[in-house]
Amino acid sequence: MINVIGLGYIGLPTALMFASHGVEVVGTDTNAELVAQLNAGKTTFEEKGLDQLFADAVKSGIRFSTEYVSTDTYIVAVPTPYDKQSKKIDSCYVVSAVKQVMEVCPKGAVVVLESTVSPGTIDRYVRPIVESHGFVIGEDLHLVHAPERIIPGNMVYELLHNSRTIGADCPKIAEQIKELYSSFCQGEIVTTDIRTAEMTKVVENTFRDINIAYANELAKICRCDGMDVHEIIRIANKHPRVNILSPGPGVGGHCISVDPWFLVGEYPGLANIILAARKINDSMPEFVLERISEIMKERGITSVSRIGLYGLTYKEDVDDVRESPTLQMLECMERHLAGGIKVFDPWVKKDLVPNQYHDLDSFLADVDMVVIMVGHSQLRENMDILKGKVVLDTRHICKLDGVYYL
Ligand code: SAJ
Repeated sequence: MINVIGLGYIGLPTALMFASHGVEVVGTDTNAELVAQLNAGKTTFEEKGLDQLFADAVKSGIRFSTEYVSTDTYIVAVPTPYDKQSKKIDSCYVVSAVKQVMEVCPKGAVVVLESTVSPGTIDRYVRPIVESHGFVIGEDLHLVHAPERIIPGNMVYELLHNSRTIGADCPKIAEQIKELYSSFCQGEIVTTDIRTAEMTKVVENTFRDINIAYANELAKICRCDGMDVHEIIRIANKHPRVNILSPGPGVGGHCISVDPWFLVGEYPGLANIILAARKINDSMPEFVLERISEIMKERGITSVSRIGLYGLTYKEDVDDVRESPTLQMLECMERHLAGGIKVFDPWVKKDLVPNQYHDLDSFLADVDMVVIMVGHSQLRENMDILKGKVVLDTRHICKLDGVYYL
């Protein structure tokens, strides 16, 4: 039996996937409301294929609880934020989860950490906890790092098909956990040591952050010299070894906008491109604000309250708003005491920000200018609804006449 600790964006689909492939699973989360919702038969966020997976897992007997259970295998998938001052990982959730596992686990148990952590976290924070509970690592308790790699929006498919990394102290345990993940994972499963697994995961997300930063920097360069960045990228990408990503309003989510900071925090003075990329991506919401202000002047729009931001989530067709560029932009406006801008997102049902609409028609009726912050399918499939509006499209998805881009 496995006990999956943390039933958020990663833990829940992972627990469901194991259960629906015949593994006995108890999912544990300290959030009683979340556990109650799962026990009532409802998933806690929207994701393609998740409801079906949930139904399959329930049929296979998955259980949800606020209690940790005594078993031989734990999978920990709790958040790993970073401290905004020091830029270092805030390992409080990992530490707390491991401590609670230590209270209930028997000798011989394997604790697998799926959460993304900065290199050295397991040595620095996890091993001492295990040892302080009287376990000898490698003899009566085993640690594994198996970082998740799935992309929100396509999680179920990627859980099944992505390659995985299993980092362990000894090959025997690595093989044992590899076999466990093979119950559902059809991708290649690579085994290595724990530090390499930690570093690899952070390096992957940092690679993407740097590449997005390059596209964003090009957008700024092209804007200042009157060139069309999208056309330039389109043509450059015809080169067999060039694949420039898309500029946008910034980088959000709990992964790519966070993990590179782990390297900056761990290796100050060495992580230079990484730091520059972070700064470029973090500057994009402000760049969008500058574009809005230029366009307002050009089009004679005098009040911010006639502007509408389409999209609050960090990217298209997900309901996750963590670190979203729209939220970053609203924060920046607040610092400059400019309120009144209107916001709509079909994926966000709760009231999160001032002047948020839940009905697209009323939102459109109340604004003269729409800023496309997120390219949800709802809009991609109905671009004509923006006819007659001034449009700033930060995602380059709208082909209507007269649209402004970054
Ligand atoms: N973005 C751009 N331009 C692009 C691509 C993305 O501006 O060309 C923006 C998105 O709009 C979003 C942000 O970057 O705001 C990140 O989105 P994403 O789709 O690139 O990635 P995430 O954060 O949803 O998921 C990433 C993935 N990592 C990599 O692709 C290397 C995923 O595989 C990881 O599992 C996930 O982080 C994670 O949990 O670590």
